[in-house]
Amino acid sequence: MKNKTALIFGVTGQDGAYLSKLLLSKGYNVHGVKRRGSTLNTYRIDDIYSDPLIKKNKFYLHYGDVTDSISVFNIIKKINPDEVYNLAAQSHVAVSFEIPEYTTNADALGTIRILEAIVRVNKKIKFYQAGSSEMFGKVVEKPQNEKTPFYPRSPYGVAKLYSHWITINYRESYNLFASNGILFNHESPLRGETFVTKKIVKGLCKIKLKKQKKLILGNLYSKRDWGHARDYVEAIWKILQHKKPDDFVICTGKQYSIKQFINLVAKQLKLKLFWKGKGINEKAYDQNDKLIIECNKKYLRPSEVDTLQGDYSKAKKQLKWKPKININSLIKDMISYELKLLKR
Ligand code: NAP
Ligand code: F7E
Repeated sequence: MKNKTALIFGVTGQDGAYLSKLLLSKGYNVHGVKRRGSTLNTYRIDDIYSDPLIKKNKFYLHYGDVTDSISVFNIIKKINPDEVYNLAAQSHVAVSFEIPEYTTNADALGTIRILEAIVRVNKKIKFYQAGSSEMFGKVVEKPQNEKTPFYPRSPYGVAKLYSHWITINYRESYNLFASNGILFNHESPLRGETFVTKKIVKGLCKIKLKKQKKLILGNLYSKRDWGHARDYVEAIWKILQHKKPDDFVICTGKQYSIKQFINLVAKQLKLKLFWKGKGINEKAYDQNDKLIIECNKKYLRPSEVDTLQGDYSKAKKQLKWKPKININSLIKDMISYELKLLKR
C-alpha cells in the first residue's frame, strides 16, 4: 500500500514537531508549512534530518502562512495530501489580548482558508482542526466533555470557537472528513518559553543552578488539566484514523493549580519552598529566606480562565486513547531537558 502523505500547518511548533516525528515513524511522507522569519524557527524539527531511523522517509518544508490564502491554496494544490493537520495559530492566550485582530486572522480565518482550499482541490482530503479547552473558558460544568457548552474568555478562545464551528459546518455542508480535537493544556520539553509550565521549570532549574535569582509569575491559583504533547499527538492522529469525522476532548482528567505545579517541580529539584502572603502578594522563599518567586500584575489577564478539567471518556471508548504520561513524568522530562541544556 502506498505511504500516506500528510501536510502540517504549524510544523515548527511544539505539536508540529511531535506529530511530524510520529507520522514519519508510521511511514508517512510529511510536508510542513513554515513561516519566513528573520531568525531560524526550525529548532524543534532540525533533529529529524539527522535521525537515522526516520531519514529514509520523506520530510519537506514549504514557506507559507495561514493568513495568506494564496500560499494556503497553492501548497494544498501542489501536495494534494491525504491528511491536513491545522496546528498553526497565535497560540498564546495573554498575547491574544494584545494582538486580537491578528489572532483572529490566523486562528479563525486561517481555518476557513484551509477548508476552502480542500473543497476546491480535493474533497477527499481529511482535515484536523486544533481546538482548545480555552473554548470552555468560564466553565459551565465540571468536568468538560464534548457536550459542554462553550464560553470563551479571550480573543484566542473566541477565534478557536469560530474554527471549531466552521470545521463542523464544512463537514456537514460538503461532506468533508473534518474533525475537531478539543485539547486541554499539553506541555513538553519543546513547549514555548512563555507558557507557564516551561517558565516555571526553566526558572526553577536556573535558580537551582544559581544562574537566576528569582521567578516572576502572574495568577498562582488558576487550575489546569496538563498532559504531555507526546500523548496528545497520538490522539490527534487517531482522530483522523477514526471511521467517521467527529469531535473529541483530549485531556488527563486531573487538575492542578499553578502553585501545585510549582511545588511538584520544586520537589523534584529538591528545592525547599516556603510560601508567605496571599493573592498577588504571595511569595516563595528558600530555606535561607531568600526570595525565589513573586507575582506581578503584568502577567494577569483581562479575563482569566480559572479552572479546566476534562473528561476523555469518548476518546477512550471510540479511539481507544488514554494518556500514558502523568504529571510527575511530564515534569521529570521537562526538568531533565532543561538541566541538560543549562549544563552544556
Ligand atoms: P505553538 O508551539 O505555539 O505552535 C504554533 C505553530 O503555528 C508554530 O509552528 C507557528 O510558527 C505556527 N504559526 C503561527 N502563526 C502562523 C501563521 N500565521 N501561519 C502559519 N503558521 C503559523 O503551539 P502548540 O502548543 O504546538 O499548539 C498547536 C496547536 O494546538 C495550536 O493551534 C494551538 O492553538 C492548539 N492548542 C494547543 C494546546 C496546548 O496546550 N499546547 C492546547 C489546545 C490547542 P512559528 O514557529 O513560526 O511561530
Ligand atoms: O497559562 C497562569 C495563566 O499561558 C496557564 C495554550 O497552549 O493552553 C494554553 O493556554 C495559566 C493561566 O496556558 C503566568 O494566567 C500564571 O491561568 O501556560 P499558559 P493557557 O493560557 O492555559 C490552552 C489549552 C491553549 O489552547 C493555548 O494555546 O497560568 N499564569 N503566571 C501564567 N501564564 C503565563 N503564560 N505566564 C505566567 O507568568
